[in-house]
Amino acid sequence: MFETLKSRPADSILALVQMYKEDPRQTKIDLGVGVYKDATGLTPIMRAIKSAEHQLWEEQDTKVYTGLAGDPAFADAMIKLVLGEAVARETVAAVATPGGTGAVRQAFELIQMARPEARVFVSNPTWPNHVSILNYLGIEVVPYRYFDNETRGVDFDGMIEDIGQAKAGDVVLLHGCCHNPTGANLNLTDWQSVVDVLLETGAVPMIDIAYQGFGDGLEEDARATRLVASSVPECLIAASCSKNFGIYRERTGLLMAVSQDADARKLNQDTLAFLNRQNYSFPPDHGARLVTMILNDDALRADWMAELEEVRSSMLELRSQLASELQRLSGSDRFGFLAQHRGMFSRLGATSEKVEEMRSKHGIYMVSDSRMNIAGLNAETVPILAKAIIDSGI
Ligand code: PLP
Ligand code: TYF
Repeated sequence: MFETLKSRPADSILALVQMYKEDPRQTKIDLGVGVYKDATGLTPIMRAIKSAEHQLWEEQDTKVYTGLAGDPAFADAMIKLVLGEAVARETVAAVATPGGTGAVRQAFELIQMARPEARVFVSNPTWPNHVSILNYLGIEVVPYRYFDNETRGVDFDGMIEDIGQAKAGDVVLLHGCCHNPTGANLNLTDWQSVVDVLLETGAVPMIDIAYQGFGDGLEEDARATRLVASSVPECLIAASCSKNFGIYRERTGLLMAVSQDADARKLNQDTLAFLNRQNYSFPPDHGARLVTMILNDDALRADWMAELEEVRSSMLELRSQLASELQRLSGSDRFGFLAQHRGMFSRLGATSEKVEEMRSKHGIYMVSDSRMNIAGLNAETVPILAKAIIDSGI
């Protein structure tokens, strides 16, 4: 039977990881896949995670199944982290999922079950897996303008016009903070305009928040999500713990469905548990338990927040170093956007030919759309990258 399968295009980001591995040059620089790396190129296990794991190893006395929605304490802790006091706890249905990707997938399936004809509006560009999963499920994708290739900021007027075409029952997918792949983000005033459009059209927002704490701070990065959740009758939120807890391979995420209607909420909770059961029964627990322990323990939480802040400020520092080195070399401010962008990524705005040239000539690996992982840099490689950018005529 398997001879009928067709081969699938590789994930371009993951393919780049392989290409980088196979490059023998000592001087190569990896700005590809979105994982945080310290100045030595290591993706460390965060201190609080190590402590929690140690404690868990000593204290955990069973590994019996949790529930279909995962441990309710994880949902409680994460809802607080993401939503703060924006909505009442009882308005939120939630299930633990395998990573943020699992949350995204379950959200799309929930949308399709609730409204098979729903279209999902996605930013152009967005994280490729959004489009890939939507296509796989047969959900219609409608791109909305987002990145302005001239300013390297958000094409806000274009975005508002395009999401204004959504109808009641459509879904508008938004990145809660630290837009992937561009690094360009809305400010809070812009977000209020987005909310106004959502209220006018009746479209349902879905927020993907995978980098809380990587942009302007833990609270600041959640503001947009909280604004949306507290302003609309219904919304979906897919949260990932991969980056801000550094537990990528543990596959830890939470899908939240907020509804002001009590009956809808009950249906949401039942349906999300049903979807978990159809796909994998119980969601992974190890990462979720560590996150819960950290968020509910004052000392662990303080240590985690301090380390997350170090991670965030190291990326900001690299951004400003790169922007000022490029200013020096180019004698212009045209790379100032790098210091304005937030999160791990910046889209340089170079053609795929230039990206390819950077790879072959200089051993600098960025995604073909010219997305760079800023955390792949360090004080030594910033000037090397800046020089290569200028030499390539970008
Ligand atoms: N959403 C966005 C925008 C992402 O960049 C990522 C990648 O990390 C995810 C979701 C999901 O990540 P994970 O499944 O590793 O938690
Ligand atoms: O965009 C990134 O690089 C991260 C990590 O299939 C990632 O979100 C990349 C590809 C993928 C899953 C996660």
